[in-house]
Amino acid sequence: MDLNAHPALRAADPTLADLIALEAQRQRDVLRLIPSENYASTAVAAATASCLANKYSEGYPGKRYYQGQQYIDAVEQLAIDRAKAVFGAEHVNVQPYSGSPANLAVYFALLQTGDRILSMSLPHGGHLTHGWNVTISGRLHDVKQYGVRPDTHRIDYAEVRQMALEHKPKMIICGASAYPRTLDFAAFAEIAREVGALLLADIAHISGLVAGGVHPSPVPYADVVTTTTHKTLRGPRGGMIMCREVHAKAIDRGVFPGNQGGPHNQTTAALAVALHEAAQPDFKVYAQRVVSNAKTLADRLLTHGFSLVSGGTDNHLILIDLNNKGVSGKVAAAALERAGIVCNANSVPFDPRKPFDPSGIRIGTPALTSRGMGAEEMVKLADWMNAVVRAPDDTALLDRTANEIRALCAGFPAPGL
Ligand code: DSN
Repeated sequence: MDLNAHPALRAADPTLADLIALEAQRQRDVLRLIPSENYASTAVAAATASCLANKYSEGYPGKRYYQGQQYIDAVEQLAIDRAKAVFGAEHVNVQPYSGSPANLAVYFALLQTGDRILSMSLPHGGHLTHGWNVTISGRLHDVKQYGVRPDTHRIDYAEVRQMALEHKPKMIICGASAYPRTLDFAAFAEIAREVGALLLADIAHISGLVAGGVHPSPVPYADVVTTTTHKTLRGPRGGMIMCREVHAKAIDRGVFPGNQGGPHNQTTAALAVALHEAAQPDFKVYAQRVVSNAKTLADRLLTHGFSLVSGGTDNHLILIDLNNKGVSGKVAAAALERAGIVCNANSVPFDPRKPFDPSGIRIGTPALTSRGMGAEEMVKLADWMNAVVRAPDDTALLDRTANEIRALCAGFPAPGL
């Protein structure tokens, strides 16, 4: 059944049903390159739409505040056990509503107001919730930030160590939203150990790659690991925290009652499904193809003279600096969208432009790979992107490209739609 075209929904609310149908069509007809997006399976979507949403379950399996938890407890325990098996974690909390509340719960659990954090800065690829000044973590904590080197666009671990020695943070955060290279969790752990800091690894973008064995895991190195569940992991919209047993109580209290009320049981169930899918051999193949597709796409973009931050990619994402193309990230993203290629404008390291109209665009391969696209499609995509970025005002070209892309997409059914 197409859950996006449910007859009961259409009968009850045709206006909303039309909007959902239009969004489903959009997701079918375009190349979705936003690296944090994906297509969850129909099984994941079905669990998300289940009656589990009707139940309140404050607490944890076996220790709830309301009656009627016999099946919910089993669902949550299944999700926990599967997460432990996939990631090898000692303790898992599957209740965070998403990545931002997961990070906030960790700070609430393990830090005091005013404690110092050392994290990657947002304009260099870090995440808002790692202490950027407009967020609650930026307001409550004393935040120092490292970035990437100007020559390599890679994290300079010697600089991170120097900053850690100088600032003596209580917590070091590694993990990023726009960093196309492998993270060296062992190096971060060594620095954290040297200065007596806790290490938090936020693997929201790469948790599917970690589960699939194509990116090193932080679990053996970090005190706490947070992730969203809907990016490369291909689950429902949600969050998860993994930690060493010694932090288990504090983390659980940090989530509930510290930061949230009742867990979204339908999301927990869908996460259990996604983790079951991630444990299958074909998920490893998926993760490998996400990375190989990104490399093929990057290589072809380089032949067209695109400037890639750090010169390429090791993971699922590519950050393009458009300064040498004479077009801003916003203009390029708008033209690409009209041509059926959906990405986001993004700051590049040391960006001379403002964040709302930055110099770059950020693209990634998780969603296209879920549709079964491979090297041939990546080459076509790079060629289309090149044509569009060279002539962003050529509306005839953009519309013709959108038609060609719609035809291509018809041959690659999107999971879950
Ligand atoms: N919004 C997500 C991303 O696009 O990377 C991170 O929170």
